[in-house]
Amino acid sequence: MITLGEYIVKNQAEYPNASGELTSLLSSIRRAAKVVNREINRAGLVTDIIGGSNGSENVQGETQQKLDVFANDMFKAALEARGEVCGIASEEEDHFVAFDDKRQCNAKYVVLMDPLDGSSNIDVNVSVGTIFSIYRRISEPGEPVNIEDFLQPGVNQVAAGYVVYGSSTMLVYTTGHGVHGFTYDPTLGSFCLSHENIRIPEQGSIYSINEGNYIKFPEGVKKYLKFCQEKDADTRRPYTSRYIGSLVSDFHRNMLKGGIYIYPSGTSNPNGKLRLLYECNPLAFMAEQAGGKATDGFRRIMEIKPTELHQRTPYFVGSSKMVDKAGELMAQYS
Ligand code: AHM
Ligand code: MG
Repeated sequence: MITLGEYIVKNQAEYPNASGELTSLLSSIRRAAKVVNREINRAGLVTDIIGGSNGSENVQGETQQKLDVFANDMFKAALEARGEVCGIASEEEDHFVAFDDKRQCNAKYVVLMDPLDGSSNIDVNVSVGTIFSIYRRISEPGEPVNIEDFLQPGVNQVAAGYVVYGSSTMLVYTTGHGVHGFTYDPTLGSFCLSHENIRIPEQGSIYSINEGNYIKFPEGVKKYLKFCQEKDADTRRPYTSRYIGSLVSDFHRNMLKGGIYIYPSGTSNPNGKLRLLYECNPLAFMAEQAGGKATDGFRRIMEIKPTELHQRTPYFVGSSKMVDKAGELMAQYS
C-alpha cells in the first residue's frame, strides 16, 4: 500500500531539479481535504452548525452554504500556513487573495479553487467535491501577486486535481505526468493509491447534461443529444443518461467509465454556468492527461486566455471521440 504522501515524495525524487515546494503544497491540500471530509461526513448530524445555507451570497449571486464557507476557509488557511503559495483565487472570494508575509511573497505558486463544488447537494446527502488548479506565478518573486498571475490560460497549469467526497472519498490529481487517484482510508487517516494512471476510454456510452434546460440549448447540442439517443449497434447507441448535478462526481464517473459531460450555453446564461478558472481548466487538464478532451464546443478549453476571475464558459469534457462528435455537430449547427 502506498499513501499519497509517499507517492508524491517518491515521484519528486524522479525530478532532480524539483525543490519540494509543489510536494509541500500538495500536502497542504491533502490536509485540508481531510478536515473538510470530516465535516461533510457530519453534515447530516449537525445541520444547524455546518449544514444548510449561510444566508449570504457569493460574488456571482449564488447562495453560499455554510460548508462552502467552511471549506473555503480550511483550504485558504492550509495554503497560507506554509510558504509555497503567494496567493489564491476562489469561487467563494470576490477578489484574489494575496498572501503577503515575506516568505509567501517569495513563493512561486498561485492556487485557484472551487472549495466545495455542488454544495447544494449536501443537504440531500449527494456527493460533492473540491477542485484545485496550480500555476507558477508570472510576476517576480518578492513582489505582491497581481491579477495577471491568476488570468493564465489552462495550458500553463503545473498541477490540478479534485477531491470527491462520495461513498468513498478520493483525491485525484495530475502534475502533467498522468492522472492518479487515492482513496481515503478513514481508519488510517491516509489517502491510499487505488487508481494509478487513470485512462479515460476514448469512446464511452454515458452522456451527462441537465436536460431540463433543453429548450434553451444551442442547435448543435440538441442534435448531439438526438445522436446519443438514436439506436446504432456499431457505436453502442443509445447511450445512457447520467446526471448527478455535482460536477466532480459526474466527471469522476465519466473518467473511469467513459462518457461526456456537457454544460452548454443557454438563452439565460450565454456562457453556461461553469467557471473557466476554478472548474473547467483543472478538469480539462485532468481529462487531457487521461487521454480525453475538453472544449467550449469549438475551442480547446485550456487555450482560452481568461479576461476575468469568475469568467464562465460552455463546457464539453470527457471521452475524446464523444467530445469530437459533439464539436462536429456544434460546428455544423451552432
Ligand atoms: P456550484 O459551483 O455553485 O456548486 O455550481 C456548479 C454545479 C456543478 O457541480 C454541477 O454540475 C452544476 O452546477 C449543476 O448545475 P445545474 O443544476 O444547473 O444542472
Ligand atoms: Mg462549482
